[in-house]
Amino acid sequence: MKKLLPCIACVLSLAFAQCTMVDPPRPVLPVPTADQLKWNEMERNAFIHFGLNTFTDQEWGYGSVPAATFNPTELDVNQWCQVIKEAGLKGIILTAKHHDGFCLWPSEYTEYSVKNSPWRNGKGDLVKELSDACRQHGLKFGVYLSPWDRNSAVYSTPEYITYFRNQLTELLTNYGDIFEVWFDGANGGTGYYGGADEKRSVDRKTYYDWPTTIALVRKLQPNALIFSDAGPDVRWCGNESGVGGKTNWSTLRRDEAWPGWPRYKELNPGHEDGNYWVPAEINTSVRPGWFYHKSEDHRVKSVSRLMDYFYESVGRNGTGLLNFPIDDRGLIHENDAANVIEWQKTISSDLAHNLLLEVDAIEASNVRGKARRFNAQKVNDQNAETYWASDDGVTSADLVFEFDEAITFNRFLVQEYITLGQRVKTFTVDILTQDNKWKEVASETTIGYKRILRLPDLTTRKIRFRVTGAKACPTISNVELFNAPQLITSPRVSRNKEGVVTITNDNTHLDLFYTLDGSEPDEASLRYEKPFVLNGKANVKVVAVDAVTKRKSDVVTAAFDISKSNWKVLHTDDKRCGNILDGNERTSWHQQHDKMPGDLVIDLGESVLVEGFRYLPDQGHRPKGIIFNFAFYTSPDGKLWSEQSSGEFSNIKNSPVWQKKVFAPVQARYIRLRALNTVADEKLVRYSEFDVITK
Ligand code: FUL
Repeated sequence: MKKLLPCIACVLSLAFAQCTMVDPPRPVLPVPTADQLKWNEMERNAFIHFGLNTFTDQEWGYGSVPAATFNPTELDVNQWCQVIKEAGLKGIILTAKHHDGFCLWPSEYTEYSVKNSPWRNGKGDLVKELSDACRQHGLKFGVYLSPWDRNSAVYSTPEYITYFRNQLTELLTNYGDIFEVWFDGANGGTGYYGGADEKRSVDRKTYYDWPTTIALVRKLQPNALIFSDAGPDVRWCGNESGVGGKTNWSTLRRDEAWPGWPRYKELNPGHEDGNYWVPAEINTSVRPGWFYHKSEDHRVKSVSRLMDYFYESVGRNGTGLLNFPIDDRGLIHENDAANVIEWQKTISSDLAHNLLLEVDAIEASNVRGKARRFNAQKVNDQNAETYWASDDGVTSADLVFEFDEAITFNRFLVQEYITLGQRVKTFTVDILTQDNKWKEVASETTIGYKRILRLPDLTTRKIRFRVTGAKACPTISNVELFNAPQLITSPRVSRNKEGVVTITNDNTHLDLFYTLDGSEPDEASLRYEKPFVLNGKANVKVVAVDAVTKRKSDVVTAAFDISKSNWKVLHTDDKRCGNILDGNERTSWHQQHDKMPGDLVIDLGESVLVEGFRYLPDQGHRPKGIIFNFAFYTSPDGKLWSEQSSGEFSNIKNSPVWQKKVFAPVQARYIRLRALNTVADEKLVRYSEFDVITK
């Protein structure tokens, strides 16, 4: 025994020496800066869209509306900050200037600002109010300054670039620390331009001389991250619906891109061989539009939709940026506030209890140099600075988590130690079945800062996480398992051309109740058993209820206009034209034209009092034939036509949601929607749905 003792000491000291000698893996370049790392850790931020559009019911102002139109009477930035904090968001980015050129601060370089509005008697400065409030509430503050300015007389000349930089200097000098500067890619087109009222095109790649502007931001706010399609620090995710790529590399061949880059679809997955670290920001609005529209008060994203957004942004290696359209009072509308606060509660309850904290053993197939500092337990030590790593050259390796008693889980969360770069290309999650066989339950691509998988309820004693491909040895800092409660998903309501109303829900175990008289539905209302016929104008309100827990979904309202059963799409023999009247947003129909404009002509079957129309563009993955400039006509007889409305569907390319146009009521039997052009200048127009608004 005595003889053994020195031997054990010797083994121990040898082991210790060995541990200290094992080097950490070399970084896989590029790697994030300290500010980019902090930005990833913020996970979710708020966007604010507010300005003249709020008062004119528009998405893109033309730049001609008088500054005096800006008149919020109850503006309260503390209310914004309280709601945003309660929703779990960490920073706020404000549209200091949108495309209409109107400034929410009293810029000394233009008269088109709050100083010429009745708000605070022209003495107000919203950038100051909000940046001060953010500091008080412990939120970070950022600014959106639109490069496109439809008000400026000098837009498209070199003089404008000086004006733009002067405004940027004001914003980055007078309002304390800025965490993010947001440059939009939309620019160049028609506008007021100081009264010129014309189309001005710029070369998006060269006009702005971005390198000089970026250097200015670096000088004035060295810690601020710059967002645009192309970064340089944070990139757009290529859509405005809040969907990050399942494959999402935080790396990009940045030099190929610029704000307004036509190959923007590549921004969703990023570039596996990207030579710059430019992580994806996943932006979307809590309502269909970015600006407030009263007509969207009942179209606020439901909690279940917001949960999809959470898992498709933060859960896919992105930082979320959720927009709040401030209403015309100057407040976050109560419907928006209620849903986002409930959203935060739901995230907290989904991720409340990490089951891995009760694991009985964790084994790794390979540990770097067999060293303790890189062993499997590091993924479960609540320390973001430690990680499990394998030996160099080992790019397939696994961890097995073993429990004495079976557990049930449905969320799998994993994080890479991205300080050393994003490395994992592919991975799987397997469970051990009762007959002792491994069963693959997920096979996925990238991880990055954070990946959360939503899985069905899985019961097992052993879970295996397998890295099946990586750029270099994996470095995994964290794994967590949760058993999230069932979500009470919101129902969907549709009505087809024949007037048949169908109500569906992703969770088929929920009971569905509805009303037709405008009252709030509950378990005493009509129970939905099967599709039913409902013709004419109608409001259907539906709620889903869990019979056991009594938990309820949000109430969904579907407002239907006149019946389409006698409608006929004219000048076509193609039977598929019915797809645009079938109430199904996933089906579409297109018309090829020899030359544009292209018309959609419909016989409504009878004369009605029309006061507007609604158009839903193609909802496909790669949408085609989206109308940009339009004209809308009505006719009593299909021969004599009069124009009721014309203009643009602003921002439809990035946000292809329902477009609604209203006009003075007119008696009509025939309608014609004329596509003057499409966003991609095609000779094809594709429609997903079309509807009229009647009086
Ligand atoms: C877009 C803009 O054109 C929208 O109006 C909005 O500001 C959105 C965040 O970016 O490209």
